[in-house]
Amino acid sequence: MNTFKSDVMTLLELESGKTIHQADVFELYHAVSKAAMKQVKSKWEAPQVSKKACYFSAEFLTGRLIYSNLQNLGLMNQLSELFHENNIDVAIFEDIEDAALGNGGLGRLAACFLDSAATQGITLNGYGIRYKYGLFKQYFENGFQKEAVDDWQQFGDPWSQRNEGEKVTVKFKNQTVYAVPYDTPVIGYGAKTVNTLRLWQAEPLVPFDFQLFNDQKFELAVRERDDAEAISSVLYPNDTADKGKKLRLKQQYFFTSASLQDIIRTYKRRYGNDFTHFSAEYAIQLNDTHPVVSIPEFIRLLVSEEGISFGKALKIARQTFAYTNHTIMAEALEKWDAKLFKSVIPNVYRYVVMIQKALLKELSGMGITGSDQKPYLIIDENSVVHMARLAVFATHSVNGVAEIHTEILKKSVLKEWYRIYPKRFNNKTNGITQRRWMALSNMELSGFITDKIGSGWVTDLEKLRNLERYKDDKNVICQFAHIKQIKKQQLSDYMEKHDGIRLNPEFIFDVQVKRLHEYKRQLLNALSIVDIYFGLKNGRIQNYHPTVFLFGGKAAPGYLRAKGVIKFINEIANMVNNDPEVNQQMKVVFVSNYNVSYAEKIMPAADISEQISTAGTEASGTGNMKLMLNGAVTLGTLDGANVEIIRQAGEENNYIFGARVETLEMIADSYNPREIYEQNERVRAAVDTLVNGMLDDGGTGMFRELYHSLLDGASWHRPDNYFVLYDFISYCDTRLQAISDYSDRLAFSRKCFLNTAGAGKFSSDRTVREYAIQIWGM
Ligand code: T68
Repeated sequence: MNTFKSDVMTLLELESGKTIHQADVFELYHAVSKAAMKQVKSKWEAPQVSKKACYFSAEFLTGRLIYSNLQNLGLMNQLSELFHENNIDVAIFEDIEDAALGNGGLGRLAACFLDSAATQGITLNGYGIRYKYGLFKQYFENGFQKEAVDDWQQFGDPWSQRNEGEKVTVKFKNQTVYAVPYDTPVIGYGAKTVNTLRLWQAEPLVPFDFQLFNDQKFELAVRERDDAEAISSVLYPNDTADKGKKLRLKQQYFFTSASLQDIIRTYKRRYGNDFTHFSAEYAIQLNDTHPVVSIPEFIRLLVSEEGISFGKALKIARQTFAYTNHTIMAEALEKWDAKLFKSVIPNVYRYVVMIQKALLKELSGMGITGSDQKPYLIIDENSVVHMARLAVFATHSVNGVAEIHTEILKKSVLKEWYRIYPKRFNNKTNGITQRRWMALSNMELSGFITDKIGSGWVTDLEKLRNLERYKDDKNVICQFAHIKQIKKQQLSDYMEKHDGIRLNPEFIFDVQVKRLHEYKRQLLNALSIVDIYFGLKNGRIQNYHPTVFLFGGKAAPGYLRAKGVIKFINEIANMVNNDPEVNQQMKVVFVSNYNVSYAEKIMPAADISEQISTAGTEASGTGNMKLMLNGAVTLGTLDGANVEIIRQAGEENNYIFGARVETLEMIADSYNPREIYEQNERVRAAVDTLVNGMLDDGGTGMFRELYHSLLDGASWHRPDNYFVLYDFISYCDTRLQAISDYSDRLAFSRKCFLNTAGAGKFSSDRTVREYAIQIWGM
């Protein structure tokens, strides 16, 4: 027997005293994971000699690791053999371990980058927080979202190693804690390179005070422990800004200070106090503004601990750090009240003040003085600290995550900065790893592709273009379409287990899966379903193919409007699915607890990918890429990476609708949604279901609030801020066109096929390579 298989047996025997037949799923899980870890060891311990890039991110949304790690180690076949011989289903691990240490796209992007870097032999290590609790679990009660805690370590964490010897201390104004690193190997495909994801856990210096305990002060005795552990206790569940939360700033400082101390310690082993080589040895990529506090902290460490001058330290910082922006939404550009900042980390605040002085000097040197300096101020006249401004000033690179997004940064969000540092701005269009999003999650399509063009696509996704030669081969397109049917059936089986809902694979699967947000416009989708419902009932809609409208996604617990949209969709589902007049034609489903593992089932099964954000609001999107790769057509606006997707796959193979950014900019001030509502009967019929009693929000007033948000606005925004009604008819008609086109199955499958063939650009391998060469100087 080979070593992996015998290791699994031995570990079972040693750790649980059981044979493979007696072991339960958790014992098997631990034995398999540990046997795999053993194979990683020698590669993992090899010193990293080349330039090292560090990815600082508050979130890493890795999802389940067991299958991807076995795949990358080339152990998948051995596991299948072993389990087959012993009559165990390889899928048994699907019920455990799915670390959700991230909210959405930003955290998942970080995970894709780590996979792509390791696969390509690029030294990229991740640094973040080992949250005790990840993103909440979502369930529905009466159609309302409820949240439950995500205790992901409940059954242990066999993929990480606690590294006690490398813990550091992090000091706040009134508190000092240990940061203890937990290291997870990041195994490249083929396992030639193994990088590290280092997540820090906060712990007290003194876990228990016996003196206080003896004095019967029980709560005080564990107070230090509780206060320390609070720092890494939970991931903030907001995918946009979470205004001014002290604990959030503490989290940000905690993990970045620990990471920098760690990096500097390693650097000094080789170079001592000579920091002139620092930026040649290390590049630090800041994933949004969340880790930007690391810049003043870095300068502080160099100046106060290493005796470097402020000017030199700032220069090294600028050569080392680079900043990625993921949003143009004003509320997501992080700002801190200076008072709060000072109350948490006064020593660091002092360096922010010094950086601001350097900024003012540089501005004056450029002839920018007086009130012209205003848009640049890191600490503004109201004593607010602007993290994005700090990031742009003190780095050498600022990038957006899709072409249109980078252009918007240059033209509007950061236009003043672009004027003075044009060379600093660059684009890095996002990508996804095809190892997880095709090889692992769609083995049937993977086999088909490899059969047609060879297996090179696994590490070079541009090879998918070679599929185009089959675009007019009826046979090949039919095989491709057949695989889609298989994946639809599999999703249906999974959903039955998970949500108790069965789907008919003969229906079109129309899918919108992503976080709930007004700008992503799930409400537009919902209203359009209502329009289709009425259209089917009154006979307006002809040439229609039965369709499942599938939703998945979580709303931030405090985002009431987003929660109202979930309830609205669940009420529509109730109405539609129970109406015998239409329920052979349409079905509406909102799956619960959409996460990475659910996504792995949904992406391969979709026919239509809903990417319907208001033009100019979605920075890139990455779900759009996963769906495209797996052969769905995009029904979308010209927003984010949709623009590039259409360019790669052809506009004729996708469904584009709605206003462009330029149009919306022009009409914004005069836009009057009520006029559209009053003039268009279909708009009115759909919108009125929010208030006419057809659908019931359980007396919460949520639906009426949505109604008013569309027609009257609120104190903080104008009516229909995201142009739902403006795009409504264009959306509904384009959607109905796609649905009717589906009836020509061959022609529709050909479009899907050409989307897969055109997806090569959207590999995160390409994205990471661009970062490595153009930003990190590797
Ligand atoms: C997403 N941002 C963008 N943010 O919305 C998406 N934000 O267009 C893009 O494709 C993706 O980033 C990757 O670039 C997020 O996911 C967050 O999750 C987030 C979390 C905390 C605070 C702010």
